[in-house]
Amino acid sequence: MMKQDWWKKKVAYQIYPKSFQDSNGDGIGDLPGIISRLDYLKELGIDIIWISPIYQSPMVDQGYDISDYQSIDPCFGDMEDMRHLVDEVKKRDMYLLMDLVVNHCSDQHPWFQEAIRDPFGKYGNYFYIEKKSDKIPNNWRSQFGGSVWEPLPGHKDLYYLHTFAKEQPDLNWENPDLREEIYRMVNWWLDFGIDGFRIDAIMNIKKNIAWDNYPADRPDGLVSVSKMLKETTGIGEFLGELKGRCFEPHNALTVGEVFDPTGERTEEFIGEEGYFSTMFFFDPIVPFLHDGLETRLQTFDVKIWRDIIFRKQKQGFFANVIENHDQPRGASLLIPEGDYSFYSVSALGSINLLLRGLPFLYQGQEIGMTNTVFSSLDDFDDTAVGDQYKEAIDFGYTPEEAFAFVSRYGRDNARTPVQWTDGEQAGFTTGIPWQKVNPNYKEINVEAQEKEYGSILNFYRRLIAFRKSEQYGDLFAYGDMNAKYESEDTIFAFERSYNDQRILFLCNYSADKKKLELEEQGNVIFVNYPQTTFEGNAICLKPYEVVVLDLS
Ligand code: TEU
Ligand code: CA
Repeated sequence: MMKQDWWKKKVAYQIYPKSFQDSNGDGIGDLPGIISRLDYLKELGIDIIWISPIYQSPMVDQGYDISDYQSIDPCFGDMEDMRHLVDEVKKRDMYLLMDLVVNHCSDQHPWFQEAIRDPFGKYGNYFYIEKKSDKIPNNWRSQFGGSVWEPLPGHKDLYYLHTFAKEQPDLNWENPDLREEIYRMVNWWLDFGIDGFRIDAIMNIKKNIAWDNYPADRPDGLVSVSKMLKETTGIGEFLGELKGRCFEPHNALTVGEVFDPTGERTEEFIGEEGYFSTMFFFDPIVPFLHDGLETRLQTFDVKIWRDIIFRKQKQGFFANVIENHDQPRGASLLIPEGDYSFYSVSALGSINLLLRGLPFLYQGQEIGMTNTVFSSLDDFDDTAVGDQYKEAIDFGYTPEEAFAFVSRYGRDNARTPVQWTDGEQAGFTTGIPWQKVNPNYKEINVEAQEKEYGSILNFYRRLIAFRKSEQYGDLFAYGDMNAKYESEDTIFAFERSYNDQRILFLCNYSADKKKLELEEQGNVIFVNYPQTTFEGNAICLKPYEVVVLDLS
C-alpha cells in the first residue's frame, strides 16, 4: 500500500510572479499582488503554491539568476512582504514552496565577483574555473546556446562553466564548502516558514569533470550539455546529502525538476527512500525534449500522448503538469488547432487532475489561457529564444518557418500576464506590463468566467472539489491506476481503485462522436456535458466528453 503523505491529497498551483498580479503599477507582478489573490486561489481549491524565483536577481533569466539568495528582489517587494505572504498562506491552511535554484547563481552574486577578483581563492573554488588548454573550452553547448565556457572577465587564460546563460555561472558542487553554504541557506528558508521547494535544473549539478568532448549534434560543432548530464553518474551523493541535511529534518515537500524520459531514475529519486517527495512528469508535454527537433514538430496525436502517460503512471507518484513557465500553453500544445473549446479544455483539465499523482496547475490554466501571438523576434523577451531560432535554422528551416517554430514553442507564450478582467491590460497592471497581454483577454478572463456558470473556471472549481471530495479524495490520492480501452485510439480511459472503491474515467479526446461498448456499468458521478447518453451497454460520447462512473 502506498505511503499516505499529507501532500498526496492536495492540489498545487504554480505562480510565475512577474506575470501574476501587479499591485503598484510598475508593470511587474509582485508579492502584494499575490497576497491579494490568495482568496481566489483558495476558492479554486488550491492547497500548495509554488512561486518561481523571487530572490534578488538581475533578471537575465527572469529570476533564475540569483545574486542574493536571502533577499527578495525589489521588483517583487521585500522581506516584510515575504513574511506577510507566508503568514497569509498559513492563515488559509495553504502551503508555500519556493524555487530552489542551486545549479548556478548570477554572475552578479558576490561569490562570483569575488571569484573574478581572486580565481584561485576560496570563492574561485565555488565555480568551475579552468585554465585554457587543449581540453578547455570543450565542445559542450549550453542550454541557451553557444559554448558552456566563457572567459573569466579580466583573465584571458581562464574560463568558467555555465550550463545556461553566461550570466548564470554553475556552482561547484564538488566543493564541500559550497555545499555547506547551500545547506545553510536552504535551512534558513525552511526555518523562515516555507513548506518546501521546487528544485530547479537539479540534474545539472553533477558534471563529468574530465571535460570530455562528445560527438557534435549540430553544425556549430558543439553538443548539447544534456548529453553529458545524461551519461554522468554520481549525482545521488549530492542529492542524498541535501535531503539528509535540509529536507528530511524539516519534513519539507520537495518537487524535483528532473528530466528522465526512460524512467530509470523514478525509484531512486522518488521511491520510499528517494531524494525528493516527487518530481515533475514532463514526458507528456516534452516527450522528446532532448531528441532533437523533428519529433517536436509532429502534430499532436492523442494515442501517442496517452500511451506515454500510461507507461509511467504505475512507476511512481509524479507531479502532473500540462504546462509551466518553460512550455507552451497546454491548451495550445495538447489540443489540436481548431478544437479549442470549453469541452476540450475541460477534458484536458480532467486528465491533469484525475490521473495518479500530485496535480500542478499553472497560472491561467484554470481559465483556458492559450499561446499568444508574436509579430517579430523583437516581441520575445526570453533569453532562450535566440538559440531556439538558431536551432531551427540549423535544422534547415526558412526564417519564416523558424519564426513559426519559436512562436509555437517559445517560453514567452506562458509568461504573458494573467487575464483577470476585460479592462485595461486585463486587470494585471495599471501601468505598462513587462510582457504584452495576450490579445484574447477580452474573451478569456477571470472576471467574465466568475459570472458564467458554465465557464472553464467554474468547471475547474468543480473538478478540484471532486478530486478532493470526502467520498473520492482517498481514491484519487492513494488509489491504483489501470489503463482501459487502450485499443480505442481516441479514448483516454482508466480505472482508479482503492480498497473496495472503483471508478472509471472515460474521455473521448476527439472532435468526433464515439460510441463505446462498456464492459461494466456504473453510476455517473462527474461530467463535462449536461447530459450523458447510453444505448444499451454502450455509451455515446460527444466530442471531448468526460464521464466518470462509479463502479463500486
Ligand atoms: O529549466 C531547466 C531546463 O532544462 C530548461 O532549460 C528547459 O530545458 C527548457 O526551458 C525547455 O524549454 C529551469 C527553469 O525552469 C527555467 O525557467 C530556467 O531558465 C532554467 O532552469 C535555468 O535556471
Ligand atoms: Ca509591481
